[in-house]
Amino acid sequence: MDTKAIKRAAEILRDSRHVAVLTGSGISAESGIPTFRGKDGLWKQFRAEDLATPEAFARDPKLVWEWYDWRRGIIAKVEPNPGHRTLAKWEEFFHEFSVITQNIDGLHAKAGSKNILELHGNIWKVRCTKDKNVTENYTVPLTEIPPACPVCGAMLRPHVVWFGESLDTGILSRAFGLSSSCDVMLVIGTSAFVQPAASLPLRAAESGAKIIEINPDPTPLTSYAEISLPGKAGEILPAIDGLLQKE
Ligand code: BV8
Repeated sequence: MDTKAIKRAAEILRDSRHVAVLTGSGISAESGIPTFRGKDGLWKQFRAEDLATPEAFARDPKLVWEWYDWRRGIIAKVEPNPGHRTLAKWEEFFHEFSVITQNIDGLHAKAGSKNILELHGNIWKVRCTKDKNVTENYTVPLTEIPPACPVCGAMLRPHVVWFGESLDTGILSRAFGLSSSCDVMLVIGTSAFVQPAASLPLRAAESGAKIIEINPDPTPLTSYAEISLPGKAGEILPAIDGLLQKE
């Protein structure tokens, strides 16, 4: 770990009042959830367009639900890691602290974070395809695939945002609002490939915020970062916290 850069990151954070964080699947990797494009990336096994699009669901809802049931099975067995837990702790440490996540795994909330914007939905929520009613469902494995709406019997779908679908406008405008007003944006565990999420750090940078990136690999955002910390979130975040708590 680059201790000098970590020290610098702690200094920048200590002088900040409003911190916003953008996370991707990389922050959940150390919990045992495969990332999308990592070596065990989800997409290598399944083509995104085959499973995470409204067209795929219309074509073969059973196949899409079998994939989400498989992912729910993995997520149900894992726990948040020190990366998630440090961010939850910092909600009390900073004047204003918000987590904006692309992850649908619910691990930030499980770690105790309260101030979360789930850009792409949540795998533990289902939505009725007829009356659009959203409910929580933690049944693993699902007893019926595809599952039916307990109210009207119509088919349920995962309450997630698929490719080609727009994000919730309220959530998206709040995310851009936080990006425009934060002093620092931590960008953790994302390949910064999927839009509009990948534009949030650009909005933050153009609004004068300092970008601190945590990722073992460089990304399209690395050149915008004040500090780029090449490493694992579950190791680097506690190290920064150690310095912050010291003073
Ligand atoms: C939309 C939910 C209006 C479902 C997901 C502009 C240009 C080009 C294309 C577009 C564009 N605007 C819109 C598009 C189309 C599309 C898009 O961006 N396509 C991409 C492929 C180019 N966007 C959309 O369709 C969005 N909707 O824009 O609506 C519209 C519609 C059509 C056309 C125009 C406008 C909806 C996007 C949301 C899709 N749903 N998920 C599900 O999960 O099943 S996206 C899904 O993939 C995730 O949520 C996440 O967003 C993304 C995966 O990215 P990451 O999380 O970053 O994961 P990845 O594996 O890629 O990277 C992991 C990183 O972690 C790596 O860098 C690795 O090095 C690092 N890492 C690994 N271990 C660690 C680590 N880091 C730290 N610590 C570690 N230990």
